Amino acid sequence: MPRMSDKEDRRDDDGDSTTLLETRTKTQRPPLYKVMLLNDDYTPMEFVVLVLERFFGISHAQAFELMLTVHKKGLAVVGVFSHEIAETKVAQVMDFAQRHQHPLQCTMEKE
Ligand code: TYC
Repeated sequence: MPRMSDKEDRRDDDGDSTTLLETRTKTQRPPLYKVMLLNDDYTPMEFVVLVLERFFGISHAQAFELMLTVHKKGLAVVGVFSHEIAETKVAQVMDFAQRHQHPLQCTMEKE
């Protein structure tokens, strides 16, 4: 989007050229983070489906499809969140997998 530069040449009341200093307001979006699931040979497919339903609010059918994508491609993005939410999702998945003694890995990466 075009925006005003810091300095703009304007005519003042007397008509002479003056340089006005302006404060520019640039809206910053917070960075977003992709949360990814990694494939492995041991975590049961049903467990991955449950993780996607429970922690990512994905329907059973969509979760099954996404699990198969991870299984076939090695990894997939399962959600995009703010840093704090992404960190929480990763921690929840890793903790849940560990408590069930599955080697499932979940990571995050800046978009
Ligand atoms: N590859 C696993 C199996 O065949 C299933 C699986 C899918 C594991 C996705 C992890 O993120 C994963 N049991």
